[in-house]
Amino acid sequence: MSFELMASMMCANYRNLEHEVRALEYGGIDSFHIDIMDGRFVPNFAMSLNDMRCIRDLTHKPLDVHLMVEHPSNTIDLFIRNLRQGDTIYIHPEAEYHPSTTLQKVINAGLIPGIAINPGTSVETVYEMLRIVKKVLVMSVNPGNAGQMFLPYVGEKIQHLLDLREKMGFEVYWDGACGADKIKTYAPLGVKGFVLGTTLLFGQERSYEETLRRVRALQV
Ligand code: S6P
Ligand code: MG
Repeated sequence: MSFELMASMMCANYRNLEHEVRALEYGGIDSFHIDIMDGRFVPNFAMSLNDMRCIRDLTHKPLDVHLMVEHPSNTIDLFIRNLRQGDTIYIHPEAEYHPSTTLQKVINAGLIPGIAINPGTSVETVYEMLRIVKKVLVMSVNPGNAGQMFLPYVGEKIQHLLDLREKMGFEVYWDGACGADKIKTYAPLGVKGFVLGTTLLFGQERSYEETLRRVRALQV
């Protein structure tokens, strides 16, 4: 069973970001998850454009850019022009008047289009967008902060999305409070990737290499 592991870089140690990137690459991370915030759509700032560019210049691995900003259509060009083929941009449909127009810009730029959906957003409200995105990032916490409690009611939504993914041509990804138990349960069901933050990867006693090796072997 293969699944992807993404490092939530808002949880990294910014005193030595280059070392963090190298250590995660050495451990075999699949991509770098970049949480961009505007202090309006979510009550935090976390990362911004320059942080993303800095990490981009430190690695050849894909970037997984999660835009938690109001009306991403206003600024999406800044992100598009600073990314490479193989990178992903997720927008929140909850934050946009015409999300499929914004997603079309991502598609036209040759990047991978995704939507990130809040715990309170139902599949039905984003159903038509499932036809054009390649990835659905399911938030299992309300966006804005790392280290929050898992919201168990998202489990049913994940199952619903897994039932639709083949027919509609997208993959399901997990973001928020992702622990070993979640990967053990949901990777076999078909969840394609997991964003790892403080719950499993950062601020732990194990090295990134050891954690990632154990997670891949489902031995955590
Ligand atoms: C939250 C953000 C996430 C978190 C990540 C943290 O707004 O989108 O990507 O950074 O989920 O993980 P954890 O294990 O600390 O909840
Ligand atoms: Mg995120």
